[in-house]
Amino acid sequence: MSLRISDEVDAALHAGNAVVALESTIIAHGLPWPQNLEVADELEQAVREQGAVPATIAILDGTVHVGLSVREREQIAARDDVVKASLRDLPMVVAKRMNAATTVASTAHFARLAGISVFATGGIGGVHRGASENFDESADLQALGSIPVVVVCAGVKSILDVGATLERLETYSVPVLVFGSDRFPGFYLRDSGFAAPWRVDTQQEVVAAARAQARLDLPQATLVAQPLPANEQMDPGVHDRLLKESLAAAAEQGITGKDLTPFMLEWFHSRSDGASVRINRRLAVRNAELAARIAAAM
Ligand code: PSU
Ligand code: MN
Repeated sequence: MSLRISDEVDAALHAGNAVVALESTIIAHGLPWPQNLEVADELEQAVREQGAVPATIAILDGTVHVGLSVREREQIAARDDVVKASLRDLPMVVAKRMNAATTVASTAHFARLAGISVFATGGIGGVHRGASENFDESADLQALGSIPVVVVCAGVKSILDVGATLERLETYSVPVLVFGSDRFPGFYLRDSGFAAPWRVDTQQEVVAAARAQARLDLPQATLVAQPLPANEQMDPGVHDRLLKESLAAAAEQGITGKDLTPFMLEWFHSRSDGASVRINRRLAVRNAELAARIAAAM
């Protein structure tokens, strides 16, 4: 497989310096233009400030790029022909020389191929509501069950079935470590309503768990979920109203499959008076910082 690894990322990997992979679906499909480009830049900056090298991953003209230039980040943020590529989309995207943003599943795959062991995102995909009938479960889950990288996230959004997602993570034997809390975070909200499977309070604990996992010859990712501080989360009342409205609208408009997450995100972004974009941005930056500290501790 030919990956185009940027000179900076390649040099850092060869020198054994800390590198953090960043996904691109959050940029192309998770946030509105032009804030998405600002966030893409901010995430890289956050990684650098902690002494690590950022490697944003995306596909341009069918070539997988690990580490994007400023111009390449801009393409992913601004163009309207950037498709969302999870693992099963990769063969066609590459064969047809398309532009694509990578999900958690495909970013983890390429991070692994490039030799990057830590990766930061906003929220992972999970089990959708109604999955017992519509079978809609993100490929992120199975990918986490089979790709050994440390993934730092803010939990999963309440637009998903959080309980079922945690059950699936258990089925796939993915260690779920919550950073600094006994409660599993719900992205916009500090507490998803579910207990943390495991709690850690330092990056050293994360590194020790990831090392033990490798020594035990277990192939899964290590999922680190970091909640927002209480004073930075979304107002729970606003959150619950938007959630109800967006679920009803998606059902009414027949939005399903890979379009559902972007639809729900857009609903929150355009109706929360800026709060959802601000909070999404903040948690993604915090995750990039924590990922960089974990990479440095490794
Ligand atoms: N959750 C978010 N924001 C996102 C995503 C998930 O809060 O942008 C993106 C991630 O890239 C994730 C993908 O990997 O959506 C999952 O999509 P699907 O459910 O179609 O697998
Ligand atoms: Mn899906």
